[in-house]
Amino acid sequence: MASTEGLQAYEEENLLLSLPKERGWASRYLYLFQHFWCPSTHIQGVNDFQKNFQAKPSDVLVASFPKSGTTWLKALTFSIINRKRFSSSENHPLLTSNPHELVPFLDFIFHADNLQQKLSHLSNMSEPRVFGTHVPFPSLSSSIKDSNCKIIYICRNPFDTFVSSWTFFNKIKQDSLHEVTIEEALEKYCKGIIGFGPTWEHMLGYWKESMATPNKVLFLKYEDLKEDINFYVRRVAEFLECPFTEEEESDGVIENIIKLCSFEKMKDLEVNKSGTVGRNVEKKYLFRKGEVGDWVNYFSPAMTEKLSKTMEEKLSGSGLSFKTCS
Ligand code: PAP
Repeated sequence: MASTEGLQAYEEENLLLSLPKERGWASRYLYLFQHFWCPSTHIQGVNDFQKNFQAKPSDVLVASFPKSGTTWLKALTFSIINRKRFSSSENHPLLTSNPHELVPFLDFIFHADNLQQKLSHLSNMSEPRVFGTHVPFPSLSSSIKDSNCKIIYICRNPFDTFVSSWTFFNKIKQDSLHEVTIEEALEKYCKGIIGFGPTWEHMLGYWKESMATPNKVLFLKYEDLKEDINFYVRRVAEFLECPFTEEEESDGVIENIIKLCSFEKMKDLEVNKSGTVGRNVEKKYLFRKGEVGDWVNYFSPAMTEKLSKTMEEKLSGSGLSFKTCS
């Protein structure tokens, strides 16, 4: 009889053989799986997450398209939820752990090996549990969609998301792959070929859900948080049904959270300057510039026209739009 791991490898190989594929940005291939482009390195984890994850009503999910502000939103959400447990800024877990370690990605923690051990670890985690995901809304496990758990989604203007992705993927790409030029990358991006893309469909999936069920899905934009973080920290706390009290406000709890999670503070922490998270990603690569509008330093007029046209085409009529410069 085949071992469980052998069987899973066989099933994975058969699944991959049946899917359309394209050359990836940082991994060898992207596979078109359930209508989104899934990196070859994540497909098994995503599949196992869908099949096995059991949501609890108190769970909180930080969902995002990659390079849209996930690290920031994970830090903010963790701090807002745990503000009574870690009230002193000296012993806060964010000073010694990266946000991705405190708020694990459901898409990556399920692997073929030790599945039972992982499931039991997840069910024993203290509540409320906070997780991250890059998986599009339609592909989330049904227990997330059917339970009362909450989802906070962050997206970012596609110009900056694209530049952030292009610079990031060229840093973390497998050695055997050649660097993708910015023109080549934009070509793929506009066709939707990027991990967890097409970007528009990812955003619109959560956008529509946030309109239909505003108590379940909170839809945020990176640019809005940059403009008025104080307002959005309150908004997230209200959405999670743990609003700040007047006493907390006057004690400066909101300001402390904002400072702790700021780009400058996080980038400067020893814990974020060296070492890796997740699938061997250097933590320092998660903190580049953290600005709105940096894309103008990379785009030619022709590239600007191409992406503007694509966005217009894909987002028209949806009510979703972006500020692209600060
Ligand atoms: P991920 O998908 O790999 O988790 P994610 O955190 O979503 O990446 O996005 C990374 C972007 O957020 C980077 O943007 P940049 O390339 O344009 O600079 C990163 O610098 C930015 N970022 C990381 N932490 C923060 C923060 N605390 N505040 C604001 N922006 C941040």
